Amino acid sequence: MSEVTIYGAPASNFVRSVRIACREKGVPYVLEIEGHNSLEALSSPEHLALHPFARIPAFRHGDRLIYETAGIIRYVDEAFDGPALQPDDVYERAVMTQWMSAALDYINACFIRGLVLQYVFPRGENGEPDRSVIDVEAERAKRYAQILDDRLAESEFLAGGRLSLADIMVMPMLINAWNRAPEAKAALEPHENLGRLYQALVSRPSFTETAPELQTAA
Ligand SMILES: N[C@@H](CCC(=O)N[C@@H](CS)C(=O)NCC(=O)O)C(=O)O
Repeated sequence: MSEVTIYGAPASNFVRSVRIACREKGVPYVLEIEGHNSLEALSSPEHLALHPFARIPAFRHGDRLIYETAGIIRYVDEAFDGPALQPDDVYERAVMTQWMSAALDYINACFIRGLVLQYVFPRGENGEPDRSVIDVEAERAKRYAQILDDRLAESEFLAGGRLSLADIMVMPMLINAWNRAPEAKAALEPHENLGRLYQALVSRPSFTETAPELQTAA
């Protein structure tokens, strides 16, 4: 039996990031969906025992429990053999952490919470998405897409010349938003450097095997 269990739903870009990190490292895992794939389930005592903040993903390696994607994928990189997913250079490592932090505080807030969730849980009149929120976030998304593209004009990956935890965190977020919010797609589509990184990643087995549309929800 595998020593590693990931708890969460395959549609979550955070869960996908953890699965991608495991696949890149060659770490086998079990994805446990049942009991961790709805808002009600996340408040159950069983789930709260894994993630007291009632989110996904949660992660178990033997008797070690971890929650929060950044902590999990860093653990996956450092606890297992396989290709390094963090730069050797101290400055590039700091830049990697910078992008992981920006992913959580700005990119997720805009592209996922500001745009995608407006469509998944519409809060406007008559159960429609709230256009006033979407319009503000759509403008922000254009600015953020430009910031990402400018970075990728000078660097092959977000934190230097090879794949790192930063790409593994940011790109599933952008792909999720692209697929589920037209304003995200419109913001991202014009950017050539982002498109180049996207093309480089989507052909990797770690990305193809974890594409949410290929997964059956439990
Ligand atoms: N800071 C968390 C964020 C995780 C997160 O927001 N996960 C979403 C699914 S993609 C979730 O659990 N949403 C449920 C909710 O917001 O109540 C991480 O990095 O792991």
